[in-house]
Amino acid sequence: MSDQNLQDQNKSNQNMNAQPETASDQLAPDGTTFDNLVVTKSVRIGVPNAETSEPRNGLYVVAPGGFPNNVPILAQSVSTFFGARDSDGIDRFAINLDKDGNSYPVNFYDRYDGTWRRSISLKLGNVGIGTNNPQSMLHIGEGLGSGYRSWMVRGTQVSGGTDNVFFGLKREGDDDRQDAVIAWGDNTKDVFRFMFVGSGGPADGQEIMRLQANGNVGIGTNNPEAKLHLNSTRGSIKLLQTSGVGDDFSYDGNNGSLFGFTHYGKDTGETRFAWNNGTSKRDLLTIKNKGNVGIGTNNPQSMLHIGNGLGSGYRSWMVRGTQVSGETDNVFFGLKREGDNDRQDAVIAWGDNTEDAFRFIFVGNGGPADGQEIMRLQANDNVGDVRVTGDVYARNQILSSSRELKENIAELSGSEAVEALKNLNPVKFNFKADSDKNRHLGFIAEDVPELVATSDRKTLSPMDIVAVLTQALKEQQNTISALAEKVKLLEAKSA
Ligand SMILES: [Ca+2]
Ligand SMILES: [Ca+2]
Repeated sequence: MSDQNLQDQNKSNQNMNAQPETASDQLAPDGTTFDNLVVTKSVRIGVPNAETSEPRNGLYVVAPGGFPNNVPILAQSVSTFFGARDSDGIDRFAINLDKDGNSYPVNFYDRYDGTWRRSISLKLGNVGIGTNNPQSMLHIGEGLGSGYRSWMVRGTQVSGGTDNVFFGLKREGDDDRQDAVIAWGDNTKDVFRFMFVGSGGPADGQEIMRLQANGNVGIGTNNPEAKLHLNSTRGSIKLLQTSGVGDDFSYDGNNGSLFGFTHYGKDTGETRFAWNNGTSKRDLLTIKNKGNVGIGTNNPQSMLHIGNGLGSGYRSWMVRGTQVSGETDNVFFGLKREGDNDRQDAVIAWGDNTEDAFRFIFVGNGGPADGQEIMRLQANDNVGDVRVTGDVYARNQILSSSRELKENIAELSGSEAVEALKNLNPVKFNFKADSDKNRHLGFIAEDVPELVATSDRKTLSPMDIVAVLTQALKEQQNTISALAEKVKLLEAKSA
């Protein structure tokens, strides 16, 4: 509707406020026509019902209602068909049928400041505000970019220029599948933003979140570089599990398995990191809320505990350190508290039975030394053995020799010693493993006499040889002394 149309329409209605030109209170006879009819009293048209027998308003129209002939008031127009003025006689409100191409939407106008403005339009069951061509049930604003789709009917749409945003239902096949959607944008620079508009202060106008056309979501950033990009000084994500046990957070590597973590309870609880392929689940790392960390075990007993199982070699003091366990065996490296804070000994502890050895193995990059055992500590029923495959360097060598450690003590006879000495055959040799082929002197364990041999016939005790030499030397000294005595007697006789 043009403003001119409204002016013309209003001119034809000026007589509403004009002085009467003909007799008032005169009821026109049937068939009488008037150029102007002015009535100063209320007029009743139609047949009132009993309750409304007297007209209370200037024009009181009673009819059953309904097209074509029973509509109480019927207007036919291609422009304003209803108007209203204020008490000063100024045009303020109009309802129009404005031809819009091939159709006539119903348009509501106001003229608050002297300019007619269209506000509400009704067309095809849709309501338009700021548009006389509403495409959704509620459509606000002019313009409609290429982001508009024909399914954007059942909902609210706001458009401006080439852009629009729609909130409503999207029908997907049948009445029972109408998805709730928010849709926006006609090109990739259009962003969907959530903004806080407070009453002043730094948060006023602050953007909380944005969704971008590339699928990225940003919180605290206006340039999200990932599907979810959080930018915060602290506390970006908080997960709250109100009840039950499940994967609190999981990561799908798109290869048939998930990595995730689960957090349990309070002081005695734990956090587990696990791998899960849908049929089996494997705990990778467990962090107890009290502080212990487990790898390959979800029940870590030390500050760092690696592996499942824990044999009877475990002791309750094995807390402050690292422990590796497998089935019934374990090894611990850490501190053993001995009474007070200033006496916590560094210890290595292992084994639940005497066949468990502590071994030092060299793992080189190939060659004969690769995998070579250097030393082992081995438990036996009493103390323990140390076996070294190489040389032992020490400032001094002191051997345990106390009577307290010995039994079946008997004197080594001179004849035993001499007999053994007779069968001790010193040799020169070098060790096969010695690439420098350094020459040594010694004996062959397999060849020594029974008296000094060890049970495995692979080793010798130097002290055994020393004892044989000592006793044989004493025997020899006795012989020399006896001979010297004889020589002395013979010299006396011959003198
Ligand atoms: Ca756009
Ligand atoms: Ca064992």
